[in-house]
Amino acid sequence: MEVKNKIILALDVPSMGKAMELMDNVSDYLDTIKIGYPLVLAEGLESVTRVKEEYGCRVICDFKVADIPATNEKIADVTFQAGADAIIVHGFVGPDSAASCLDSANKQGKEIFLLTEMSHPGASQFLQPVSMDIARMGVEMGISNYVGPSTRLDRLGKIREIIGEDSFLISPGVGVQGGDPKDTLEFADALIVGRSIYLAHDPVDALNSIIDSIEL
Ligand code: NUP
Repeated sequence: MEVKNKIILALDVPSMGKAMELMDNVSDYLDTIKIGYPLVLAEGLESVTRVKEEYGCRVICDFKVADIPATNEKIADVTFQAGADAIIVHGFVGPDSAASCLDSANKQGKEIFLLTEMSHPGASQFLQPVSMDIARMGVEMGISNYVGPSTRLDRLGKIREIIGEDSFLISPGVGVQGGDPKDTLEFADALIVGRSIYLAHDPVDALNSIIDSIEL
């Protein structure tokens, strides 16, 4: 997978109108967009279909799928049918739950991203003790895409060691959560960035300054 400018926009805006306004400004610089609950709960899964149709970009649905296998499969199926190219799946629920999403993806020619350790402070309490095991589980299952934190680069580096150079690793937590874009890309293939772009007075300026900082 190649991500343009190594930046995935987290489109966590509350309406389709705001999503389109932002995308009109930044879509030339991006080819991969992450859509999660904020937009989909406000506007429906159709928001995924519309963003794909209007901008021709790759869409990763950040649904952090974490249910029993039978329910996970239904969630993945309906997400892919709406046009999503990939879905983010929690690993802590175990291999059977993740496998049902992987099967759904494989059947439809789509992809899953396995979420290992999360980027926020609270992840250190329950998730951190098992996050490397989650990465190892992903490797055993043959999963090739992962999500890991830009806020703890030592941990991100360990995740990279476990999943290997050929796996694809995307990393949220840059900017508002404290992570540094360039340092994160020592381990990650692409950054997930939300608020630093969509809350900026000038989102194109904000995006360009991140792109510049990566290239320095
Ligand atoms: O561990 C994670 N941390 C995280 O921030 C896993 C995620 N999927 N995210 C998402 O990345 C989060 O829900 C948001 O959509 C985006 C980061 O946004 P921001 O902190 O750049 O605004």
